[in-house]
Amino acid sequence: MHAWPASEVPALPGQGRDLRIHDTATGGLVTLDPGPVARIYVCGITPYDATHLGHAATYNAFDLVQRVWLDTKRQVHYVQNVTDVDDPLLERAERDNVDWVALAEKETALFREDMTALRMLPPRHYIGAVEAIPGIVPLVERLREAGAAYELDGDIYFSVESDPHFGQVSHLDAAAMRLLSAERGGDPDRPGKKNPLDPMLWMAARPGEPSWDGGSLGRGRPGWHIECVAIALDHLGMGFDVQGGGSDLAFPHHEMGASHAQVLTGEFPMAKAYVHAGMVALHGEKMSKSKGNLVFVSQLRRDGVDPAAIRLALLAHHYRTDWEYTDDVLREAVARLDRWRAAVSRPDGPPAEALVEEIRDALANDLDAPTALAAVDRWAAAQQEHGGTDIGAPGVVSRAVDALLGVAL
Ligand code: 5CA
Ligand code: ZN
Repeated sequence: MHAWPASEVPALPGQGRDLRIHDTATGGLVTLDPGPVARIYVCGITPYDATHLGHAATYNAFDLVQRVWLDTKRQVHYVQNVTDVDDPLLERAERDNVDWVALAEKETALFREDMTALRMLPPRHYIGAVEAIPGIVPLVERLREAGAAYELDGDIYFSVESDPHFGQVSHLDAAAMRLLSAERGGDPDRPGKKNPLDPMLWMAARPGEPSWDGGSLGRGRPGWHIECVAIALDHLGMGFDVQGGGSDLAFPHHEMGASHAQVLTGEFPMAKAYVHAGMVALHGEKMSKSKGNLVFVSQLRRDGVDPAAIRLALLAHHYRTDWEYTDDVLREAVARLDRWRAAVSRPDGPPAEALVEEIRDALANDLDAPTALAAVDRWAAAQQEHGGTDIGAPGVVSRAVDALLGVAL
């Protein structure tokens, strides 16, 4: 699949910082030390009801990760998937009486437009589940040959007990895992499974549903976790730097994916950090497709909201906190954008070097965007109050805000 166009990332004077970030697996902050090419996999959308502000907030967090790395003069190898075949997508297509392929294409196109407008850097590889099927089949075959997978009425399941490290991403107990598995695409109550938590690797063809040739697996379609693992291993290999997504993906998705990859390769861990963004809520509940309490990026854009203001609304919250979207959040972001734009439209201002360092320090410290915004606020307020004598400082600020925060002033 093609991704979306990249916006320019201006180079900044001075030295970038190594990123310290919260890792769900170890439960603490880790300082990442990627090679000259940092490797990141971020779980992409299931293409319906895209792009809501919860999606946008999660992709904003991982966009910041890349911007911190780019500032250290590293290259970034970023991979993202599109879950363009899965139960929820098929169910939505059936509910709305539309073709599931057309629905996926339309929503993916809208997502690309929204990501472009928000200045999110595109992945180098943007891969759909359907196009990944030829790579998924041999992985499932290998898992079966290794005794890590078994068949149940034609479906093939992964045996979580085959991975000695299973549980080391989320650290949940069995009861909590069982509950979340039932909520998030698993089938813990299906009779005949070796362990209720075992996730499906390959689902045998069902009447009226799309299916593909699975070689020795028979016709069917891939499970959710193996999809991301196949794409990540193909394009990044083991031991990549960051596996990213919203906190609702820690279990089962990232737990199961790590186990698949670890059993397949015999290496541990799959990723050096498992990074999870908090959930955005609306009207007191997590914004979710199933509840329908969604605010769409495209609707805000249609209402005339500047995408830079949408981005500032996201940046005003630390990526790891759960937060609630309200009209006030947007109003404050619009006002902040106005203040910043007024400040950088002047030819001179207070010195900007210290501000650039403050933004760098804040982001390198577990992506503390709110602290970075507060630093820019102070610079803009000082400029408004006292003017400033540094010719060119507004240009430096404008480039730093663009390069590090993805906001075009
Ligand atoms: N296709 C899978 C990942 S392989 C999937 O979870 N798709 S999704 O469309 O449901 O979500 C896409 C991303 O947005 C995921 O990282 C998910 O954790 C995140 N996300 C979904 N809802 C919210 C929310 N309310 N707040 C923050 N992030 C969210
Ligand atoms: Zn995924």
